[in-house]
Amino acid sequence: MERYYQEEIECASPERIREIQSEKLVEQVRHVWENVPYYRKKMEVAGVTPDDVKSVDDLHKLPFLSKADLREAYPYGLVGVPLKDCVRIQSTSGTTGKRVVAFYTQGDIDLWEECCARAITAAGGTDEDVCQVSYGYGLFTGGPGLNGGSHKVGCLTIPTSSGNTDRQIMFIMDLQATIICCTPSYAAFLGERMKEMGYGPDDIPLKAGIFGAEAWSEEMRRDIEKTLGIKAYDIYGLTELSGPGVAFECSAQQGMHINEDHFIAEIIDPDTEEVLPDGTQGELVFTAVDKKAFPMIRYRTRDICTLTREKCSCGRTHVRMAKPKGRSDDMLIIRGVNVFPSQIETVLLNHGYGANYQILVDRVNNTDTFEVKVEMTPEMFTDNLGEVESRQKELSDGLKSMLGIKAKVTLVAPKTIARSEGKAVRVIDNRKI
Ligand code: DLL
Repeated sequence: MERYYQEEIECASPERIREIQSEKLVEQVRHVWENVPYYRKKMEVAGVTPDDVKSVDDLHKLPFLSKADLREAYPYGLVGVPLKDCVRIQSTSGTTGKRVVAFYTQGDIDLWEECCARAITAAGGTDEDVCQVSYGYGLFTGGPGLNGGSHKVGCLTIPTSSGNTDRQIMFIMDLQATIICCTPSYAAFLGERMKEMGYGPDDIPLKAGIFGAEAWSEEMRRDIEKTLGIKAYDIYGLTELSGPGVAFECSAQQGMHINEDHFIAEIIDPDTEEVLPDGTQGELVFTAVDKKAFPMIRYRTRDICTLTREKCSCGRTHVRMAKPKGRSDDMLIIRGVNVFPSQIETVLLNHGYGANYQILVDRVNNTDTFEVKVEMTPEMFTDNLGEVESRQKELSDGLKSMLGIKAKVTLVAPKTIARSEGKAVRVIDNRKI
């Protein structure tokens, strides 16, 4: 039986959801106009005032916010309430450019944790569950968000944070954890380590995993589900919009329901900024209609995906987003061809490899070089050079047919590519340096 955390809103009619969105949008636009001079200026430049926004149908009139705006307004320029009303910040890891620092009122945190509670409930979680949160705690939103959600559901929460894999496994086994929350790459690593320690899927007490913060393929999902003996649910979010829980998967595992009562989603053409119809691939844009401390309007996520409003078997009515293919800024252009790491991952897993790989791109004599380094599994590991070469060729052919360009494939021994406890770093693009 499908469980809901807030059934009334999660299963509300699309008309009712639109009504709620419209009401909140009108109020949010006024709040921003009055309290965020940075955005008000953008509205003035676009010739829009709060009076022009009467419902969701007017959303398109409002200007976009982008990462560049966040950088320009850093650190306090987009804060919508007096600092005395802010109770916390969270921040991104900031590997590219300046960190994003997001602000929260207590009300913002409550709504965020409710979104995470919806996700945990959709994964079957109840107050009978033992939920281990192995996302990083601290500035990263993963740990705090799911920790809060787990408390709201009433699970016994184990706040392990990330890292120290043997200790994670000890807690899973000793405390009989039934739900685990971490990045999919870390889940795969936990699975690998548990297998080595002799635990089969039937020995592991976990029943569900809530995995997100990075792109992962269906093949990787199947792999993790098999090794850990669980059902693996996707969860999406970003710091700018609070963190995990902007969207989450239900039992149908057919895309993630966006919490539409808090976040209005649009898909746009990233080049022309034109709004695209449902079902068309493009960049995801969100308007947060409830968040007061850091009220993002038409925030361009750079995540590429599609939306669908088709009825879902779980009973939820909120629009679903497909697994993001990756960020438009993660997309590699190699010899003119668009390449997403997730496409490479699909080929590797379909050929029986794990998700331990690295993509190395460089430019030599004005030509892009493209190499994929892949770990062999312990079962296929061999020092028979002929066999390794033929496997490399087979993979290279597989990649060629998926991507349309040739990659040099280098197979390496098991466990020689560094594991990640949080988001995996898979691309090394030396062309930028
Ligand atoms: O990654 C929030 C989060 C924590 C989500 C835990 C899910 C679980 P940021 O560090 O700000 O926030 O990174 C946000 O990560 O724009 C996407 O590109 C990517 N991302 C997040 N979830 C997914 C997902 C957190 N399920 C950026 N699939 C986003 C693919 C994801 N990409």
